[in-house]
Amino acid sequence: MPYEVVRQQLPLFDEDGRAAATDDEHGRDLHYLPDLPEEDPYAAGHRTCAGCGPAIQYRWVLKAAGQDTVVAGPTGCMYVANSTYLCTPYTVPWAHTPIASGGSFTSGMAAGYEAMIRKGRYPGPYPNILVMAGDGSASDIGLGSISGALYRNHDALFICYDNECYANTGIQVSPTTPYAGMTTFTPFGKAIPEGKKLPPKNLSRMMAEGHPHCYVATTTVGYPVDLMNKTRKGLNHVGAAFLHCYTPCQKGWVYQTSMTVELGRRVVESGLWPVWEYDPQERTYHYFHPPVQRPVTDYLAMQGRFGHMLPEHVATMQVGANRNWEAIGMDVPTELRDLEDPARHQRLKDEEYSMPLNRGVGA
Ligand SMILES: Cc1ncc(C[n+]2csc(CCOP(=O)(O)OP(=O)(O)O)c2C)c(N)n1
Ligand code: SF4
Ligand SMILES: [Mg+2]
Repeated sequence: MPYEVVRQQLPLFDEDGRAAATDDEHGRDLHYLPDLPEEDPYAAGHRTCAGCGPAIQYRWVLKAAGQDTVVAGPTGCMYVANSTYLCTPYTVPWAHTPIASGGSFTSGMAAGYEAMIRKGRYPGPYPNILVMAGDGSASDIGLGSISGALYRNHDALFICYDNECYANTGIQVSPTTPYAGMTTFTPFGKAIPEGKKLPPKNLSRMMAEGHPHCYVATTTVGYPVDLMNKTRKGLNHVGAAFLHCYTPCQKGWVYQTSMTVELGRRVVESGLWPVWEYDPQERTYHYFHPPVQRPVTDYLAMQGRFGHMLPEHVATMQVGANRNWEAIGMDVPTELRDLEDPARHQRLKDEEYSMPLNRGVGA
């Protein structure tokens, strides 16, 4: 007689919370935090860089998941910087996996817990099982293993923390590095003045379109409540779920340390990172429409990795952002449409700002 597998249901956080007291003129309430759990399964004392976006994501995700959680982490900054000399900041069970095996390892954990509970060898309930893989792992080296796990529908949450580069090995280009993003493998120069020529791989859309039975969502560290609630929804979903989170890399992107969360908002407000949820029951996408729409320069000018961009490169970026606005059902204001013209940036450059000289706010 098999034992029943009892699953946890985590309540969602109230998105009003403290926001009620901190309204701002742009209506950016979503950024403020409600009262959160005291527990921190990702405790202080790790060795990531100051302002590290992935570390912020790890902390929010594990706060949302709580103590009854097991975590896997494929090779990357969040393995190396978090587990030096046999020390880790985790107060929950954690395992490192090879960079290509985050998906297969996590499937094994999920299948193992199910089997042990059914046989009465683990008292349960079924724990929150999650893996947090970098973009190099999730969108490139380990993509096949994560896609396989999603397709087989193992009951686990697969997260890509996206710092848009292979950070740990020296800020090399990855498939999710944005167009014109400078990395050590995409330096700008006379032959290739934009640095990276290709647009980023659309990993989250691939995951939603390719695995239509899975809960899939995008988020950023600029929206902590959204990130934590999507973590809980992904864990509550019975079956496989995938979360794609934008996480700035202070070292690789060259920006002022305190700007990590602000970047997480501006990337959305400039149309470069659509925030959405895919509902596998309805087979529909639900889009977040930010209350502010900015030109991409408001985002690019904060980061040294874009400091070499010429007017035509900025215009190309604005074209991509405008298509994103259309894709999520928002109007493109005339001001942003005009910025698809490189000449417009040339004039702006001469009169108002200079991208080539701007090495990022405070960087
Ligand atoms: C098969 C394999 N190839 C290459 C490496 C070297 N390597 C270790 S960490 C890393 C970077 C991983 O990048 P990402 O997954 O984006 O995580 P990040 O370092 O950015 O946090 C690489 C390439 C490896 N460990 N295994
Ligand atoms: S290099 Fe980037 S991702 Fe790695 S620890 Fe530093 S800020 Fe974080
Ligand atoms: Mg990375």
